[in-house]
Amino acid sequence: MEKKINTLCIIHQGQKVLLGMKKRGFGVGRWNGFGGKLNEGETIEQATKREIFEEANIIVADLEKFGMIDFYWQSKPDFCIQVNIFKSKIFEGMPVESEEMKPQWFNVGKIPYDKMWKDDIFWLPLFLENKKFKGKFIFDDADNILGKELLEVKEI
Ligand code: 8OG
Repeated sequence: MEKKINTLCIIHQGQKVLLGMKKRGFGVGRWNGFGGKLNEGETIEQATKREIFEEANIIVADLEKFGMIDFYWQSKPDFCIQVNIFKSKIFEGMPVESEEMKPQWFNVGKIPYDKMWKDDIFWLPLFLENKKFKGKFIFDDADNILGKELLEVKEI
């Protein structure tokens, strides 16, 4: 099994979340948090901080892990992306558009789920209620959900 470790960070301040429109690569055209792959020698937290700085030009001060989800595709049964999902409430700087992401604030009642990964509507409401979770999603090649497991947990 080839497992790729990936990171995702969503800034959540009261009734607002900061998302970014992915402008290129994997997940292009979807609103998402900020994140990506680990560089060699980096911890998951270090990679998360680096990615959000590269993608939105902000420095996060606090990172709390809220979720861990394994994503599988039916046509690639030996491949998995593990996404480690973090919340940050405090950051330095002003979000700025980068080559990869266009940041925008959303009210928690107006999350653009129809322009996001199809799994997000299942776990993001838990995240917004400060609940932690673990899960697994299986997609077809058009990124439709074929199977899912999602569990609320006390600690990740
Ligand atoms: O650097 P790269 O383009 O690989 O980053 C992909 C980003 O997308 C990374 O932050 C992890 C995130 N991501 C997935 N799958 C999913 C998903 O199903 N939902 C959400 N919200 N993010 C995902 O790789």
